[in-house]
Amino acid sequence: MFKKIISLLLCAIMTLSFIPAVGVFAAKGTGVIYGDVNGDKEVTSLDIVRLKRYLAFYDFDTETSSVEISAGADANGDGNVDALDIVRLKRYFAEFDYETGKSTVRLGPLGDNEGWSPDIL
Ligand SMILES: [Ca+2]
Ligand SMILES: [Ca+2]
Repeated sequence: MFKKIISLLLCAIMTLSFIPAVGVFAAKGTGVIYGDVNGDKEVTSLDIVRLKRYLAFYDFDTETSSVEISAGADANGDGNVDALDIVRLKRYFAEFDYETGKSTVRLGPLGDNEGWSPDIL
């Protein structure tokens, strides 16, 4: 258990050190802010940390986690909360342009003309 906690802390520190916190909205008409895992109405690196913790503490027997998340945790909008949402969030921040305040990677479900490819996870 101690190793798991240390591992999670190191993971969180590494994530925070590589991804600066930014306040970016990815709002949709549904009111869900895709990527806002902790429900603070912003998409920041803290949301990646929360999502990782949610999945780390997920109990497959009860299908619950001791870590709370908001509806925005489904960052790719596919109806599931899983590792693919972490991938989408990481790509979102990797492609984030601080001058324009936008990322070339969209959060939420893809439109009809944005077919699936491994590049858009
Ligand atoms: Ca958030
Ligand atoms: Ca998802």
